[in-house]
Amino acid sequence: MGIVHFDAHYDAGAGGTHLLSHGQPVRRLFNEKLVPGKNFIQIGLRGYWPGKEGFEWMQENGLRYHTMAEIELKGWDHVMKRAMNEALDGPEYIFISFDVDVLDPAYMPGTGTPEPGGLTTREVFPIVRRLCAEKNVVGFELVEMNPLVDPGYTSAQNADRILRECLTGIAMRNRA
Ligand SMILES: [Mn+2]
Repeated sequence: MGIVHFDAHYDAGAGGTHLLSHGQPVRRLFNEKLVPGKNFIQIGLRGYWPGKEGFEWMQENGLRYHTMAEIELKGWDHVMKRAMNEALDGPEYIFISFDVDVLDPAYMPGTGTPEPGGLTTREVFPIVRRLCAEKNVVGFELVEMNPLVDPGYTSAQNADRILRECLTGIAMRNRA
């Protein structure tokens, strides 16, 4: 199984006070050898985390990642094509982990660790729909949404739409 991980952050922290936290799932996945690096694709990294040590860890483990800097330099269409090819390269199934903070805070204020300079909804919706249309998606998690800091319901509406885009993709696949 491959994993496509949308997130502003790499979530592979080495640890700290807590064994289980929202900053460590990716590190634990690799420590437990549950997915090969080439089948782990991260999209939307930016800001302060990962730092140097984090990028080195990702390179050592062969993760495939697409930073916002790459998206700014090469354009979203180019990066989306690369990410799609990587997602289709090998695994029969994929799991999508969607941290809502991959979106720009303009579209997703309702989250605990917002990072400026993220993706737009018009970039995210088509890639989620295509991934769900073109691969056997066996799971989809949408995480880090916090309704307590979502005064205008922007985040709730966009989170709901992301899940519906995936369901639309699955329906398109079933009709093909
Ligand atoms: Mn995050």
